[in-house]
Amino acid sequence: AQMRSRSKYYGAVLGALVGDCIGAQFESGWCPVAFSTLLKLTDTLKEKVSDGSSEKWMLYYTDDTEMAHELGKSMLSKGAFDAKNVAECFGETYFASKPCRWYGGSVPNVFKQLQAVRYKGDPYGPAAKQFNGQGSYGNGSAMRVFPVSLFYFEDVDKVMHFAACSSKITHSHINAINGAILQALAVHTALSSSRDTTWDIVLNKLTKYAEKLEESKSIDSRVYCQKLNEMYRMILAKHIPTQNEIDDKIGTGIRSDEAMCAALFSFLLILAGKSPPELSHLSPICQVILYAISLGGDTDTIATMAGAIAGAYYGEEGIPKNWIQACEGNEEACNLALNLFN
Ligand code: F2R
Ligand code: MG
Ligand code: MG
Ligand code: MG
Repeated sequence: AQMRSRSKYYGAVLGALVGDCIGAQFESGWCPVAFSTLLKLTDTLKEKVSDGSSEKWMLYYTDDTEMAHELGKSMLSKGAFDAKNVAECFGETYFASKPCRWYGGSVPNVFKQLQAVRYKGDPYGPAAKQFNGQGSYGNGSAMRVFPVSLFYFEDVDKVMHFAACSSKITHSHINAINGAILQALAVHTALSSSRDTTWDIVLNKLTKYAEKLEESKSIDSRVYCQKLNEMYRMILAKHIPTQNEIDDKIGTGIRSDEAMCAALFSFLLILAGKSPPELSHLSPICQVILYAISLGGDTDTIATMAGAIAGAYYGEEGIPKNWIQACEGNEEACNLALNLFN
């Protein structure tokens, strides 16, 4: 296994931040975003940040980053994952948060119930009652899970276990729990991979995990196994997959299996060398983030997860300084990366 790398820790935290902040600029449209539109925005960042004419930062982060940072800071302050403390950090941060954070539609209901008993009740109780006991299958637990991979880097069983626990505070549907586990494993795999690790090695490893996670499920509901298999086919095909194929085989929506798989696919496609020509002048991590946003749908969330994986793989060097400086929360992100690394 790879030694822990400071650059990879910064890469994961900053990749996630940049993905959320840039992706959030396009979240309301829900339609594919042209590469030219994305490049126009990143060129603007370059000018504004370098001539100092802008505010200190220009792009707001959303719930994805807010919750990821709360999860990371809670584990650091308690020295371990502590469900009651995480529940309180999530809840109190939500009640103090700005409207621009755009939390999911139903998750505030969980925070209200947790707060009503001053976070002293079962931290998993309110989430288990969501949607008539089905639990939320939203992507909100996968989007914020990456700090678990950084904190528990030395022990992959703990990464899986605490990814599941962190999900169940707000998202108890099996597809949300498995989405959080697979996203945590994707970040962990990227963190522990050297640069000669190819896309098919990464995908094979995650497929084995998905088979284990879904072994008890009936064939037609093994959604992660199915989507990971579709990824092989699309990456091995001669052409760069079309938007229709991605919408059809993976999806880009609010469901954890859609957004999480779209994020992983964005990373693997670029790692496989199938860069869209419009992006090929950029560093691989920038390509991953902009490709993820171009898919449309839940753009901040797909891009933050893709950014965490790609940053953990490539390290921080490929993320332009002016992209980082344009994002609200970049100093906090650097502190978090450093503290998780130490
Ligand atoms: N843009 C957002 N959120 C939308 C803001 C909505 C607005 N506040 C409103 O009131 O309409 N971005 C952020 O939301 C996503 C993460 O959401 P999360 O944390 O998973 O939230 P939630 O509420 O648990 O689930 C989201 C919706 O999915 C549907 N849903 C989930 N489970 C369901 C189930 N078992 N049955 C039926 N529907 C289910 C519901 O519509 C939920 O509201 C990220 O994109 C983040 O960036
Ligand atoms: Mg968001
Ligand atoms: Mg779409
Ligand atoms: Mg989102």
